[in-house]
Amino acid sequence: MLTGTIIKGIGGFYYVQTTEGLIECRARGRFRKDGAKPMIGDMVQILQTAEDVTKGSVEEILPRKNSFIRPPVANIDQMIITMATSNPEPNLLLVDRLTVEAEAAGVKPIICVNKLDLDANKAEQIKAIYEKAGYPVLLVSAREETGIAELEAVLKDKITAFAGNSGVGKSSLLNRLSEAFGLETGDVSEKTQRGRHTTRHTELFELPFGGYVFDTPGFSSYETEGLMPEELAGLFPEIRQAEGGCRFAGCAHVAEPGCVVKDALQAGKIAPERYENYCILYAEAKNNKMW
Ligand SMILES: Nc1nc2c(ncn2[C@@H]2O[C@H](COP(=O)(O)OP(=O)(O)OP(=O)(O)O)[C@@H](O)[C@H]2O)c(=O)[nH]1
Ligand SMILES: [Mg+2]
Ligand SMILES: [Zn+2]
Repeated sequence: MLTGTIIKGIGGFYYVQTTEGLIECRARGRFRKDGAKPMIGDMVQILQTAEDVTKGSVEEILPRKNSFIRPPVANIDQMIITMATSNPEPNLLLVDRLTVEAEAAGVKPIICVNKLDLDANKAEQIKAIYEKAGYPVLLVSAREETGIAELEAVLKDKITAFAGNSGVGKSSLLNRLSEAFGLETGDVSEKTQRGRHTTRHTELFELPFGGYVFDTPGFSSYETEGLMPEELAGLFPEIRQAEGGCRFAGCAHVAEPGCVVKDALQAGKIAPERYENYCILYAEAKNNKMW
């Protein structure tokens, strides 16, 4: 048996990267019955066919660290949440939905501000917001090739998902990491007209310096729909850190008096932009729970 990572799935075949190269595999029928379908990112054990060692079958899925439903991927080490300084304008609520989603799955969020060439001041402002949350922040420009070495250092030997709005430059950044990727990129105005992402399928790409990356139109809110409002504070590291000592037990840190999270906000330890989005997401989660 050979162990490898599923890097893509096409037409019922799984492509498994192993020390002996890429092997085209069918999944054994029992996976369908178990409801445990192999996912991209899965570590699997495969058997090569006797006649042709480039073909085989997936025999066993090794235990997953984490998994997502949309996109269907497993074993993500970190999520690079990407935005642009402008064109499109940064949408911090979307960014914070993604940080929450990553936190909920136990995946490390990393903030990446692209298009540094368009607005360096905006980039610094965003950096200040997310550094208060304790997240690493990368300032990059795919166009001018700034910050690419720092990005590579973060990606090395990890499985990383690039998430973020259409047009922020995820595919452009990936193309800077390896000549071989040759991913399709698209003009922001054309994207808005078509109302969809240029990138539409999920595939793990092996980095020339070790590790895997994949590009995704963004994780759907599917994963956080079931979130309980009281779980949310724990998914904002800076709020989690400030917690403990509010006047009311079970304080939601929204409108209650004697709230230590509000104190931390006043003291500048929590960025107002993040706190505001916490309140929005809290109200949403509360609403979902009622329905
Ligand atoms: N000025 C500037 N433009 C950039 C930069 N990076 C990417 N772009 C442009 O932004 C547009 C969108 O880039 P893409 O890489 O297609 O964006 P994406 O995030 O992959 O978008 P989807 O696949 O639709 O989700 C393209 O026209 C790129 O040339 C940058 O650093 N600076
Ligand atoms: Mg893309
Ligand atoms: Zn409180």
